[in-house]
Amino acid sequence: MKKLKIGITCYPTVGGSGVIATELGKLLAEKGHEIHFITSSVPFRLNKIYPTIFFHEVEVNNYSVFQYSPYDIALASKMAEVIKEEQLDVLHVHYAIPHAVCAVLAREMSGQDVGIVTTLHGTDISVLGQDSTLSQAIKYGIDQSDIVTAVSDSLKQQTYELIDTVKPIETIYNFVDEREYYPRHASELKQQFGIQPDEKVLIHVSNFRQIKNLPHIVSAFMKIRQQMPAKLLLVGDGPEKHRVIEQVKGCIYAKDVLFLGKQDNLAELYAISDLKLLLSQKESFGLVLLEAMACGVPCIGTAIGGIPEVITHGVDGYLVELGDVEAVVDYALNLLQDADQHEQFRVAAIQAVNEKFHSAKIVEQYEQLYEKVAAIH
Ligand code: GMT
Repeated sequence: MKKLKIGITCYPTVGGSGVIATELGKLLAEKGHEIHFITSSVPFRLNKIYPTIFFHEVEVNNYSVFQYSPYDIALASKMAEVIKEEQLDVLHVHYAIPHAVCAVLAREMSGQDVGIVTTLHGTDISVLGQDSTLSQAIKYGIDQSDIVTAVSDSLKQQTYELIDTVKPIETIYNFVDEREYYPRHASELKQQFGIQPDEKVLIHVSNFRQIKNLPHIVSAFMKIRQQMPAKLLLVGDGPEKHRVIEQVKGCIYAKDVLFLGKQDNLAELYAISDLKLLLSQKESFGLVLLEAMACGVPCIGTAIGGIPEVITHGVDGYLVELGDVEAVVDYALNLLQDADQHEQFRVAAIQAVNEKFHSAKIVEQYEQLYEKVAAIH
């Protein structure tokens, strides 16, 4: 395949869309493509030097005349500069707003015929798509992109329901770097956290926003804890954290909930975990599910958005209706009290990641799109 010059724009701080964009850039660079990240800071997963990955910082000046800093204009200008100077073949933007619109403006400004690929990640449609001040701009970004992808069939469907577009949208699932997320032993870590060998470990990882539905995680755990020795690891930080802390404080098993804050080496935490819970109200995919499954941790998730495309009910995890805490408890006890079944689910979870979501397969799907778009420009 022809080696391409690919620009990538994403939100570089914590968040699934930034993780996917950065991991994709790294894997593309390893395959010989030249990657140009155009972002406001170095993407947090870009943690080592790659000779063919370049970073172009978007700087926003704060002139007193501006009530709001013009980040979008600064981004479009930087994109236009990089398109021209580096002679990019493709600009791949993650998250529709403002990135897709900025890419279209940048193409105009640069006067170059660069291909634009936009990947929709979730809240750019499920939340922003419902906002009448933004939906026209989202539609414009989608319609003017050469190729649009969504991270699940569910998100693709939701895009057609919320945005008035007929643009073909291709589903390309998320992936994990299997060199980082794999099953490992970490019994010492369990000991360091003061977790007894007979205690089961449940884990939830998120940005603690309302849509992640933390109150149901805590309620389900407390009911599970009544039946068996267990600990709940709550990993992450966000606006709902103080409310969760208050909820936990009022519970009889408060000491069995460990708030770990933001953590980098999630694979080590999954190594001591027996079950993952993700009971979101909205979730286009649930990258954290895939990370857990790759490490051999079965998951229970709500049958919402793209989660049913990641968890196969009764095979590698369980799906529950939103709000059905009792079902979460029943399924969790089933799995945690039956070592054979847990092992079957563990193996099936790893197999699903390797077959349906393997990084090599997903990166190839993106490469095919780049090739297609580069050929017509
Ligand atoms: O989960 C979040 O709230 C962060 C959000 C983001 O914009 O990074 O994640 C979205 O993109 C991820 C990567 O494609 C998906 O795995 C998440 O499911 C999606 N979040 C939502 O749809 C709420």
